[in-house]
Amino acid sequence: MPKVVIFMGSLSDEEKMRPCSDLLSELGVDHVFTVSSAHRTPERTAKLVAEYEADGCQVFICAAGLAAHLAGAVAAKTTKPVLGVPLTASPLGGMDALLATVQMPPGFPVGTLALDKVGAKNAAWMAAQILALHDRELAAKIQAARDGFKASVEKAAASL
Ligand code: RP5
Repeated sequence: MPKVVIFMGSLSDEEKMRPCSDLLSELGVDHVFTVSSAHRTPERTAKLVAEYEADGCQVFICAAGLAAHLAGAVAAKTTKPVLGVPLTASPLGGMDALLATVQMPPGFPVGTLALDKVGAKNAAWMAAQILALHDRELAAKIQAARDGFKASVEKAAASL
């Protein structure tokens, strides 16, 4: 049963969001990586949120570009944590998606990450950290990764 569901607004978002799915796989987090649009398939989006929540999903990650309402549409349908990844898809350089994702009305928060691949990776880390509140094994994997980041900085510093 997937603990995390990643929604993208379009298949054209896949390259930017693939690192999110890859990282969750590396951490051993069961997840779904799929496409559903707030505007083009609103009924499918609402239906999938209800179905995955009933199946035990704990965190939703939503990524979209342009007027990025996907995370908000999902947040309207669940009380599980919703993480939003704004994507660059227009001449506005992602500012459109960032503002659409982050400016939610009180009571319907979307935890908004950085744009594109950095946000995609941190959405996976954040989802894992949420799940790790009740999963010691996953918490240990996250700590091990942090130890690895620390070691790589120390190795780089020592190489100069
Ligand atoms: C959004 O519009 C998608 O998330 C995507 O970032 C953007 C463009 O979608 P396509 O026209 O490439 O399908 O809904």
